Amino acid sequence: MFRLGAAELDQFEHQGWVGPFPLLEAGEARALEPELARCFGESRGYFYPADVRDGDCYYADTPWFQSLHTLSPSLAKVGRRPEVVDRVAQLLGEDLIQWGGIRFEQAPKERLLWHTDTEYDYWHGISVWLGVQNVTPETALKILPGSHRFKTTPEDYQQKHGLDLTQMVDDDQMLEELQRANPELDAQPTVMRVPVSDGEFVLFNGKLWHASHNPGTAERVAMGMRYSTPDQRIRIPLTYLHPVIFDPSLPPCLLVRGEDRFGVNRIVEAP
Ligand SMILES: O=C(O)CCC(=O)C(=O)O
Repeated sequence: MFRLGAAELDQFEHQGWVGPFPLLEAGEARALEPELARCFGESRGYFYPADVRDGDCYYADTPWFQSLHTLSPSLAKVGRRPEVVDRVAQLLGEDLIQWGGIRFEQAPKERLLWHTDTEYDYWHGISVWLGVQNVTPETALKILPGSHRFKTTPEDYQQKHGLDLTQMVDDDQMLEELQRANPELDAQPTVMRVPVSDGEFVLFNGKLWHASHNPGTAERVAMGMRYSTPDQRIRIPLTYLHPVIFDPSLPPCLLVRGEDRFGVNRIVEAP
């Protein structure tokens, strides 16, 4: 059993993340990238709201970009590893589904906006971020510790200012908006990077504010994995700008521990 200690549980509750934990040798982690890239190449991403019609099905023939773990035995195997599942079970419960397996690739100098994982506005769960290739504490995910407890989210600022998904990449801009919306915050929260290298992972609360920026000279790849209990009904958001529109089809989920006594999700056999 891989168990979180009392200090780690406290950190997860108050700071919204915990780790890093070792999972794979660095070489084993890098060996996942061709499989991640192959499965990602078969999948379809998300849309801008203007490009989707509510009620139309966009994932009938093409997998969702978050379903990569259902397309590959090696990716599914990583998601079932006890180092991950034991700790997630300790936080969520003994019956668990994995509904997300994602490739996060970032070219040198590229940035991803400050955001929270919109899915968790609709259901409860936990995200895992695993370093796969060229991940170091200098290129790893940026987070704002404790922000999962804030009253506002970066999505609120996006909506207020009509920003698109390429904006709010700048830390100072995000912190300014945060202060403006929450003047009662006495201490300015500090942005940090999770101290993860290839083969290591962190667990985080999906409502934790996070962003990424690859300051390195090589493409950086991470794998995201997402878990919930089977009573949570998992869907496919077509857009990440609010209001969110969902695809009518349900995403494939893997039962990674215990049993499903609810039948509200599309549980599939592991590949
Ligand atoms: O790794 C990245 O670039 C982004 C990760 C992310 O947004 C997530 O894990 O939810």
